[in-house]
Amino acid sequence: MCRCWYRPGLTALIGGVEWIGKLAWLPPQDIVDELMNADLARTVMERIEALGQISEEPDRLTRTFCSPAMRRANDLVGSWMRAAGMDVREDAIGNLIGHYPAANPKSAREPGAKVLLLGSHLDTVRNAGKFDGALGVLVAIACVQRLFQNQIRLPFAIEVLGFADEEGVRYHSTYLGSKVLAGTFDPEDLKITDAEGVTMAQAIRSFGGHPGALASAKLERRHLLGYLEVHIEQGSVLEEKKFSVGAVSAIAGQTRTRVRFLGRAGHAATVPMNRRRDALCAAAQFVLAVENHARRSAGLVATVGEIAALPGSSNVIPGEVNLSVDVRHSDDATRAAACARLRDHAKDIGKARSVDVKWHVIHKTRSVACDRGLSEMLNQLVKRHQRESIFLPSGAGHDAAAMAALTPVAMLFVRCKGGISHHPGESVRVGDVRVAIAVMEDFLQTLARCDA
Ligand code: HGY
Ligand code: MN
Ligand code: MN
Repeated sequence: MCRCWYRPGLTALIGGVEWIGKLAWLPPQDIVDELMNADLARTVMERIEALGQISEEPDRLTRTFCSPAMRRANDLVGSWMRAAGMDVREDAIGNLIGHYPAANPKSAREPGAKVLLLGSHLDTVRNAGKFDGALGVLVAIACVQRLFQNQIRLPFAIEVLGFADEEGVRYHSTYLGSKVLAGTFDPEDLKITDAEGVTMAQAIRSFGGHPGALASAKLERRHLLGYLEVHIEQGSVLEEKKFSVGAVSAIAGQTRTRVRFLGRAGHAATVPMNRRRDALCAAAQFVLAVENHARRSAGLVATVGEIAALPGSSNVIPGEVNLSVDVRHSDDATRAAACARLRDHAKDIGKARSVDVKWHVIHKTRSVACDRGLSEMLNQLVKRHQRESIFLPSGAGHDAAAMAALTPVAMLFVRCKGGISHHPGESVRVGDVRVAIAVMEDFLQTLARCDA
């Protein structure tokens, strides 16, 4: 296939002509809004680039819970929140929170005070893309920035949340930040140690947080109007439909498990093949069984993302293997049955190979439906900006899944190139960011009219 060198430029030019053509049909105020959105969208893209440089690894983007990189990220994003007229704080676990006051600012504890929550997460996976999480925080800040620039205050306050840990890279338990705000954080998790043996409590303390005050960081339900999260789709439905954005119907549940295969280490040269208890061969057979089971089960995805063989020398038979299993399905019962089946698989393989198997579920979240009212409203607003709209389910997890325990949630997906995510190839068009900003701004104004 010819690699037309001029294709990217041509695509941008066509996008620009389409946009100018659209402007021609808009009433004057909307033209101003479109031009302003274009400007805000460019600011968001510039900030994505700047934030994408903040990493704990020199040659790839990795930003994990309570790391020095997260400290630099919170400081940078906090400065953008302040420039958008927000008061900025960090809560006990290190969530970054920007507060934009209501028109008649009641004290946050007063019964009438209402708050709308926006945001997403600021941590990343290893070797991440720049948009996963960051886009949702920066689009929210851009919308507040516009209110601030126009000196507009709404009948409710807005809090933009930059969650401290959604991916669960450092401690394998995810949604740590949103669970604290939702009041569902399990204090037992504070004892989990990372690869260096640092407990979660120590990590929070060294970050400047307060592990003993997590329970009091929970938000008051009665004040909340809801939570809206903008996020890249991490799939390619919007791209196939040629849509910029789409409202999310539900978020699939997930189970994360750590499995330990315990055999016996030995000399690679002197232990006969029929006398081995090779932990890595048992694990390898299990990894293929996981893939096989998921391939044969509709709607199920299962992944072994991490594996470590010990002691890790080429002339030693591996005596121990630790690996992760990530299982997703939109139906909770199907996911639970799949996990039980895989556990039995692991035990059967271990028995046949005289390898002991330890199965430890680290994290489980149920499938969550987005709030119908908020999502329907979002869907109608999407139609204003792209004529057609679709609801789409999320296979990936999001902080909205944890926040749903606290308040009604809605999500807006943004098209991403090839559905690529959890990879440096993640990419989003500025035009789609412009649409996401316009939809979120309409959402704020519509809610303000309902709430006035
Ligand atoms: O794993 C997920 O689904 C999300 O990216 N944390
Ligand atoms: Mn992610
Ligand atoms: Mn994410």
